[in-house]
Amino acid sequence: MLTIFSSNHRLHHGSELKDGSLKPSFENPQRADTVLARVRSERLGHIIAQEHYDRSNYVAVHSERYVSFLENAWQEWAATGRTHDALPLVWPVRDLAIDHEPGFIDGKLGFYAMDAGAPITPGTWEAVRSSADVALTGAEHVIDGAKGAFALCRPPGHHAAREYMGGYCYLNNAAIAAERCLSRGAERVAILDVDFHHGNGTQNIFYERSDVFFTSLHGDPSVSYPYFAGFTNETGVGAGAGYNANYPLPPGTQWDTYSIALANALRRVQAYKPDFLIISLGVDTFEHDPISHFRLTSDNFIQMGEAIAKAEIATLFVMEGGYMVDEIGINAVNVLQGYDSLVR
Ligand code: OKP
Ligand code: ZN
Repeated sequence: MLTIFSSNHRLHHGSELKDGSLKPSFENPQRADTVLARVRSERLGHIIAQEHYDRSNYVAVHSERYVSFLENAWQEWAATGRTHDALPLVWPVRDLAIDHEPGFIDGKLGFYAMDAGAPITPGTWEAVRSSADVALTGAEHVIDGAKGAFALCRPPGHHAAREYMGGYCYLNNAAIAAERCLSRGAERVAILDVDFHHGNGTQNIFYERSDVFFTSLHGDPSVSYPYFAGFTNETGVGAGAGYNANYPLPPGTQWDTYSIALANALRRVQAYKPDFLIISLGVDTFEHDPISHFRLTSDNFIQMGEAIAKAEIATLFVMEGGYMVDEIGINAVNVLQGYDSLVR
């Protein structure tokens, strides 16, 4: 299958607070470059650069003021004389005021973030918009008839909601791609999120809508990030009631348990009869991932791709997480090869 890639991802390399000190983020440029190298060495298919898309595609799923914040955050931060990554340190939880945007960058950072895991650096915006453009380019290919395409996005997107960033995510690449499918004529799009972490941002964006069905398999939020979303009772509201399905799974989950939940999620996807399927493809479910606690093996990722192929829906794979850098390429490409082995 075709892979879409942007070298602009390298413009973003931030830090994160880990165990009480600031360290280079697990979400680093080596990740996407390792996946790209595997796509090449396995001859998965052609690799093309992203097309450039208009900002209107981003504000189709995010608020205007949030996108403006992302565009200007580094300049506003640097204007105060600071040179290190911009990170939030205060959040408007529970009864604090959420009815107006702060006027100063330090307030804005907290206002538009769910955590301190999405640093803003000088190159962040260019990398982030390029990542969304990679997903949009991939969407165009499946809309135009490809049975599969791989958007090798970085930074990832599934924690980014309509109006906040977090968990290494800024723009929600999968949601932006889904919205593009709809605007180009699709009636229904399904998003299946197989990243270890619940895709709270994607859930948030489509929670009140029936034209996108969102389903996610992930570490039980009682004990896993993002902690505050991903429970089974989150099934959608209003017009979206019944169009959201979460499958939280316990620590130590292996393929025997995982594959049953995957089959259930895929059954829901097929019953929905979507025109397109978007996979939020995180491979941090791997047994040796440094920040997650599932136990999938590299072979299981081939089986995952085969299971997805059996749904017989044109599928856009959008890269999300995966942090065991040595194997991230093998595991991501295994899913794609498993898919391709049954889709011709
Ligand atoms: C992004 B994606 C746990 C720290 C969690 C945020 C994780 C974001 C994951 N020790 N930090 O879904 O792969
Ligand atoms: Zn993840």
